Amino acid sequence: MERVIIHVDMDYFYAAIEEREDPSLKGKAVVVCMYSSRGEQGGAVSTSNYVAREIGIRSAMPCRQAKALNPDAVFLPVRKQFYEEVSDNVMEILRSNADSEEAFEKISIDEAFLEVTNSSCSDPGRAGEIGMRIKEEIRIREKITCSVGIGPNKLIAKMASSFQKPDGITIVRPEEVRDFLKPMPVKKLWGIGKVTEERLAEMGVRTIGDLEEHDIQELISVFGKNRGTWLKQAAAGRDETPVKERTATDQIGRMASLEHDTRDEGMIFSLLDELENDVMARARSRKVSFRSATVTVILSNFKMSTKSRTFSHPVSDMGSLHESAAEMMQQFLEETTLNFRRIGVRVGDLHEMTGQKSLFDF
Ligand code: DCP
Ligand code: MG
Ligand code: MG
Repeated sequence: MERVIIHVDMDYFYAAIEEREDPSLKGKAVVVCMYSSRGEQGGAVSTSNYVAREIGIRSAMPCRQAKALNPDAVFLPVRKQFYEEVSDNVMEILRSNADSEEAFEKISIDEAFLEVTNSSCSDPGRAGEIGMRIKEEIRIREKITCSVGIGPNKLIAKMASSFQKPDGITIVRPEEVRDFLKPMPVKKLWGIGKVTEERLAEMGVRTIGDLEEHDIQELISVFGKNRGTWLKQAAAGRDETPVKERTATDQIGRMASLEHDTRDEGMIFSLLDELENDVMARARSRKVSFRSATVTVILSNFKMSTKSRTFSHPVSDMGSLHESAAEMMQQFLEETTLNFRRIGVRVGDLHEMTGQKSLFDF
């Protein structure tokens, strides 16, 4: 079965969150700055919204230069921890749309791959519907936009998501891969930086199409066996690398919708049990213990809240998870009178279990 991979990248992520938090920023140039120890004089632009980009303000530019370009732009300091929280919520949405918990790979604070080969029945068009649903879910719950790329592998999906930005969706079917890549300058190929771009230019290679037609032996003689072979493969749009969670230090989580919006404790706690069982089964198969547990609740007004508990040491038993999750859920019920729409459980701060006797054995 041909793989179908989705890549999602949030639009002007840090600045979009700041816009969401302060609606008076809408329409203004917004620049989020990472200030150095020298205060506002030093520092570089983390990101800027699209209004600011129109006047040439870019990531990594010195903030002073950005200020010179537009003294009226709104300059805000980075609030990394806050963005991480929004990122966690977004990642939870993405993860819950992947074929399985393992078919998900976060690659930065604002982007991830998810494999949907099974749920789309290997049909890129159906993956497009999943992509639209994801955009809608993120827009409603987090009030920010993202761009989605769909392709037969990670390379193509990643390049497709940046094809139409912001708020775009681009589907590249297997038979369209060549035409999609061919006219692009080589620097657009994911994995090619400035140095490679310059060396290729010296060889007369400007577009990905040029690269695809270039003699592989020459590429190998210039770039070495691995890199040369990779360049040739990538230019043809071939990429076999799997979508895979990178580290065991990440998280294992499950989310699901209640049958209908409700505050019925029987319904809520039985779904919670089901999710806990699922999370535990996954932790077991990955042979990991965990030090934190998190419960997420989405209310009927789409507002999402989370609560977390940290254990004094890594645990791996159902009892610990169940007890803490149930307690957090009880608190949620006490805090609001709204109905619950969707709930989730996850464990984090994972630790590999190295063969010693664990609580699973009891
Ligand atoms: N970032 C940063 N410094 C950089 C690049 C990025 O601090 N040099 C941060 C700020 C971005 C976030 O990472 O908001 C995500 O990076 P992206 O490259 O995805 O850029 P944006 O999401 O801001 O914009 P785009 O709409 O182009 O994806
Ligand atoms: Mg982005
Ligand atoms: Mg990104």
